[in-house]
Amino acid sequence: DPAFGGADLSNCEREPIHLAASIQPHGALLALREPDLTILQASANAAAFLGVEAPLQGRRLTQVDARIARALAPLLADKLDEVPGAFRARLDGMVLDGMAHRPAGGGLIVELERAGPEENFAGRIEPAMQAILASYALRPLCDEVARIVRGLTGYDRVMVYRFDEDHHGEVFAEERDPSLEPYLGNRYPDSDIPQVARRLYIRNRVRVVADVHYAPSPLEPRLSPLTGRDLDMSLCVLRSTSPMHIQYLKNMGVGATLVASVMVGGRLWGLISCHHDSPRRAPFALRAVMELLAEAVGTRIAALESFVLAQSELSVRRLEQRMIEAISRDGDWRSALFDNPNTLLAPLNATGAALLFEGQTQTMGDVPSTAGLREIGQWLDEQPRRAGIGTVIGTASLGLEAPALAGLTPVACGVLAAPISSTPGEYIIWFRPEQVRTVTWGGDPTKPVEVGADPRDLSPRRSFAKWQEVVEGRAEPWTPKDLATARMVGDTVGDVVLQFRSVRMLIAE
Ligand code: BLA
Repeated sequence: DPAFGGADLSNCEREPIHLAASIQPHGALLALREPDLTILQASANAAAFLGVEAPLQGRRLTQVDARIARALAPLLADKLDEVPGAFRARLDGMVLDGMAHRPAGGGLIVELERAGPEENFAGRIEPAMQAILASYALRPLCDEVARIVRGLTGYDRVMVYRFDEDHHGEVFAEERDPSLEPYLGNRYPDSDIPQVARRLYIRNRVRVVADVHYAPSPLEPRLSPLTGRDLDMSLCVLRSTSPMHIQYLKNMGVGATLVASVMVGGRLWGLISCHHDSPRRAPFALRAVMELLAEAVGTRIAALESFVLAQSELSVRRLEQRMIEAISRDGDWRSALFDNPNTLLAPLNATGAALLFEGQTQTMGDVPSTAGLREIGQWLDEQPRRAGIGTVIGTASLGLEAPALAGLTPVACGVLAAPISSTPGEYIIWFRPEQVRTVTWGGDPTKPVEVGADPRDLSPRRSFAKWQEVVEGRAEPWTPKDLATARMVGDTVGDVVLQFRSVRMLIAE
């Protein structure tokens, strides 16, 4: 496996980014032994940063600076293993923000930064939280968040970056300086943010790159005397960022970043990503506000998701009612499904839908030909059904799963089907087109980009080309909520079909 900083495009998935062995030099790091707080490792810049005599290694923190040791002392009763503690120390002519935590492997890591200007965020947090918690849907929520965060942080671009089921990313909301090229709506492949980084971002919710042109300050000695290994810097705010990502940012013309994780139901839903064109620090108070806002956003998204599911449940109940009314009115339940596109298409974010029932087809939106629909029906019949009616069959890439049906993928690349009876060939089916056909790129789409292996070429334009490559033949993946909704519609229609058939039989007798 590559060492930190030694990864290339072929193996960056395995770069141990938490073993950076160096920091960004706008602060200083000390690794201490407890309980005597002897300094075991220090960043190369630490003595100069504190304005004290080098070397620091082997000395006790109290002897180096008693004020820092005193400010730190009250925290040491806490666990500090997953949540770092914060403190503030006033030295001569300098106020320091400190963070302390106990990394895996033992010892105590203390990070010191010059405190930011005395900013009082209190008056601005309240209305921001109100706005977040009052949003009634995902789109306005994310637009509002981008606005709020830009106003609060002053970074010149703020993006709400959202991951899909396949971990690919989309710039879902954006607020930017008007002079900047827009990224809103752009898509990027999962490989732009390796899994190791995503796992780290679940634990460490706010990251800062204060100046992409920084010269890393190495830890001295490099290996922890406690473990004989690299220090685990997972929770360090000063941790050096992977050179791969730094190259990406430089190529984008970005000078500094501040990024917060948005967690929904325990998974990394997305990021709030702030860019600035010149160096910019995000002091402790601002990072704390970002963490709080990101938490509120995640909580709100979780609530909106369950609200949306509840809404779907409600509209399916209403649909059942309307189908029953349609039977008594027209002697048929099908009209209730097709009288309004909001009934079938909107809840599943689908571009087409079809009903296959008693040898007939009825459709809405963009769908394959009747012959194509029959072929899909046959293919569905061949798919293993785990529990008969009540299970849905879904694919985001019909052409890859059923090469014989590849010709249908312009409109039916994503297929989600719910059986509506135990009779073969009877389904409600939803369709989505291939993603590359629906997403356009804000940059120059006529300029093709070769996706080569040279990290110096890393850029959003290249990433988009890579995304196009990896999602070729794939529709937007169906979400768990889509599957749940399809199942509900299938079950409900299935119930109505059963009733309809038994009533018809009674009448026929
Ligand atoms: C990290 N890459 C990231 C992060 C983002 C992106 C948002 C997280 C940074 C953070 O949380 O601080 C990607 N940033 C983007 C994209 C846009 C953006 C797509 O602004 C678009 C507007 N990166 C690559 C490739 C590799 C790679 C090909 O593009 C590897 C082969 C690596 N990206 C990489 C690594 C990290 C990263 C290693 C972790 C950086 C770290 O935390 O040290």
